[in-house]
Amino acid sequence: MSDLKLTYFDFHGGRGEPARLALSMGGVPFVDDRIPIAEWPERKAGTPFGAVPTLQVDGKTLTQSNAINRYVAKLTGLYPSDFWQAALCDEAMDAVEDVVNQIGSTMFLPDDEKKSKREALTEGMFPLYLKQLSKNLEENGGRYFADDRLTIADLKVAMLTRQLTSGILEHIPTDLVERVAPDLLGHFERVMKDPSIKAYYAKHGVEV
Ligand SMILES: N[C@@H](CCC(=O)N[C@@H](CS)C(=O)NCC(=O)O)C(=O)O
Repeated sequence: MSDLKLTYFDFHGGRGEPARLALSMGGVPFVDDRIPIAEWPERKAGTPFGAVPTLQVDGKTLTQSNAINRYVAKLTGLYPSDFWQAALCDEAMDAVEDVVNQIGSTMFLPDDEKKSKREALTEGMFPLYLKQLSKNLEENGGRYFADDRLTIADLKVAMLTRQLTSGILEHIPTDLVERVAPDLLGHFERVMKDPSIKAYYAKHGVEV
């Protein structure tokens, strides 16, 4: 078994969380390197692209969240072996990445600009993506995004649903998902009810 170290910010969510969940669900030992936000300026230069997550595998560093997600999902049985199902899995993860990139681009804007950009996203891109993700879910059986079972794609979509509904993003209404893609809320509940996910958050003292 390779030595694994997953590095990401010290909070329960974001681009690093699906890989943390997948490794924990699969019982794969890894060093859970959580960077306190205050330490990021000094850690940033030590990462290949000035960003996290990163995954060290036997001392070699892998970057890009979805590459990391696929790698750990293959290790843990959370990635489909069928090529088409694998592509559906990738499609959902890349769609989430499109949304996350837009959210990221507003993070450090002055508040008036942040407000207008987030309002525009709430009227335009976000409903488009959420509705299409919901449609993909339905077309793939209504329960999971690929392979008719929980895969890494479900973990990534669930993290987005949680981010959008949690109220941590100012100027994005917490009822947006409910209004435009309510099936994603049912999907979120389904994912969070998975016993190994419940056990993971219980271990970390997080209510889900
Ligand atoms: N394309 C990269 C984006 C990575 C990224 O932007 N990560 C954010 C956290 S979610 C980050 O490191 N932000 C801090 C910074 O850019 O200084 C990926 O998918 O991993």
